Parts: sequence; C-alpha cells; structure tokens
Amino acid sequence: MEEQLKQLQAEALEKVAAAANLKELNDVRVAYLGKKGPVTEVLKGMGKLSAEERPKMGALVNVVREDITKAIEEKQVTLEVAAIEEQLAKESIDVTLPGRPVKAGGHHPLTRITEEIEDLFIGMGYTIAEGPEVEQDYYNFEALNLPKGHPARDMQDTFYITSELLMRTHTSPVQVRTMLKHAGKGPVKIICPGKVYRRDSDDATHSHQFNQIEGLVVGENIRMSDLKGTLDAFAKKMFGADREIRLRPSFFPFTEPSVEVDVSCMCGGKGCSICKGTGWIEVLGAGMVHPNVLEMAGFDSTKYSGFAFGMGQERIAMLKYGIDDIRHFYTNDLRFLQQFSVHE
Ligand code: FA5
Repeated sequence: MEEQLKQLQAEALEKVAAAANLKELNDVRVAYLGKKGPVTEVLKGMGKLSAEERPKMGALVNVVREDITKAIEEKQVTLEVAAIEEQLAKESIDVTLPGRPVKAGGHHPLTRITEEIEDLFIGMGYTIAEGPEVEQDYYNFEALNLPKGHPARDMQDTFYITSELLMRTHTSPVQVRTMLKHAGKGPVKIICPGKVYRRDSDDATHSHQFNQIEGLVVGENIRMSDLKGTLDAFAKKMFGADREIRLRPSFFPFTEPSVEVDVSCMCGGKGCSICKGTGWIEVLGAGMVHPNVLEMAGFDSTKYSGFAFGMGQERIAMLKYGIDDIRHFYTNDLRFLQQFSVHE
C-alpha cells in the first residue's frame, strides 16, 4: 500500500508539472484528489488494515494528499500569472504603428451651391431670412397677389394639407413674412434659402421637392437697373467674369414688370447642347415687387419700391457642374457625391 501511494504521488506530481493550462491542472486535481480519485480509494481501504498500520498509513495518505495539493496550488499561481501575462501581451498597444486614415466626408453639392450663393449675397450686404415649409395659403399665394381662384395659381401645382395649409411652392412667402416684420419701414435686403414642394412629375430637370433662394430688396428709389446690376454681379461671380445676362419679359403675379433672366452660355454664344443652340440659359425669375404686394405687407407703395428674384439651386448646380440629371442630387450615389468632396 505504501508503495502504491508513493507511485500515485510521483504520478500526480508529474502530471501537475506537465499541466499546460488551468483546465488541465483542474483535471489533474479532480483525477487525483476528487471523490472518485485513487487517494480517496486508498483511504476507503484503510478499514482493512491492522491497528498498528492504520495510523502510519493515515499519516502517509495525508502527506501525499498535502504534497499533491501544494503542488497544484503552486502550479495554479504560476499558470494564472502566465495567463495574465499572455493576455497583457495580446492587448498591448504598439504606439509606433502608423494611424489608420479617417475617411472624411464632403459637403453635398446643393449645400455647396447654397453656401456659395449665400456668401455672395452676404458680401453685397444681404442678410438671411427663413420661413416655414408648411405654409399658409395666405403667405404662399394671397399676399403675393394671387387670390383664391386666380388662374396663375396653376403655374405652381400645389401639395395642399388643408384648404388653408400647404407645402410652400416657392420661397416667396418669406418675402411677405419679412416685410410684415419690418412694419412698413425700409430698407429690406434679404435672401431666403429653403426647400420647396410642387406636384411636378420627377424627370431629368424636375423634382417634386427642390431648393430655392429668394432675394428681396425694398427701399426708396429701388429701380429695375438695381435688379439688373445685382443679377449681373451674381452671374459673373457664380459662372465666370465673361458671362452676360439678359432679361426677357415674363409674368409673375407678385412682380410688375416681371422678367426671366438668362445667363450667356459657356460656349460663348456659338450654340451647344447645353444652351440648345441659343447661346443663353434660363436661370431665374425676377421683377419689381408689385405695388399690391408692398401694400398688403404694410409698405406705402408711393414711397417704397423693390425688386425680387427667385432661383432653384439644383438648376444652378447642374449648370455650374455640368450635371445632366436632377435626380443625382437625391439618390446618394457615392460615385456622384465623392466628386464634390473637396475638403475646404
Ligand atoms: C418662382 O418660383 C418664383 N417665386 C420666382 C420669383 C421670385 C419670381 C421673386 C419673381 C420674383 P418659378 O416657378 O419659375 O418661379 O421657379 C423658380 C426656379 O425654380 C426656376 O427657375 C427653376 O430653377 C426652379 N424650379 C421650378 N420648378 C422646379 C422643379 N420642379 N424642380 C427643380 N427646380 C424647379
């Protein structure tokens, strides 16, 4: 029995020494010291021994058990330290590695155009005004000289929410709201950028939701020549110093006289596919603020006059960047957007 115990001890210590990780060490502990292990078995057989042998063997079993337990505990500490060291080695940060480049986005072309136009007019002394996209019929139409039932309302097919509430069809209602805030006192000099909505069928040049920038100047002795000079400066800054503008008679109920404004084409008047052979490209609508509009907004039309204009950023961006389909602005194709991600 003594021999058997010594052999068991030697075997167990050998396995403890060979255990490569905590799991293997636990397996050794269960195998040798567990309830069904050989040491317990030896203890169970003690009853068969003589009275003199029993204490001797009992002491030996205890020594063997303690030796194995001690070896396991020591090995456990060693393995735990090794495990922590391994974990630390895995998690260590190599500060000498080069950083990973962070992909930076860029401004959307419509944001770029809007900001460019805003900067340009702010440079001419304008301030920015804003208004709601869900608008009252009164500001969108009536106060702009378009009473209910006026045939010119058909020029802008409208998304109505109720009979009095609609999605604004243009940024012109911001003119009215701003003039009312000024309570009949000039000067007013604003631009109003924002989203507008129309029941237009989407195609290469039309969208049911698009962006406009409105301009309004009201003061004493504001004349058509001021409008022309302002738009000429805008066209030259936006498209190039060699560009010209021309005004064609048009109709808007809120301006009198009204004009469509064309910018000379980049082909220099020779005629190309962009200008459809005419040498001119239509960019915006404008005119002198109708006296009725001034009066309804609380301005004395015998003392004050003004000009207004409205343009669509999508069309301006299409001309400036040579974009052939308005839908590119809304479909978020990265191949399109990345062409504009210049980091300023
Ligand atoms: C107006 O909306 C007037 N409020 C502009 C104005 C303001 C005239 C002040 C006089 C004084 P118009 O409906 O033409 O006008 O629209 C102006 C611009 O919006 C157009 O030149 C065009 O660039 C753009 N636009 C119009 N409809 C669409 C559409 N469905 N999709 C994209 N752009 C459009």
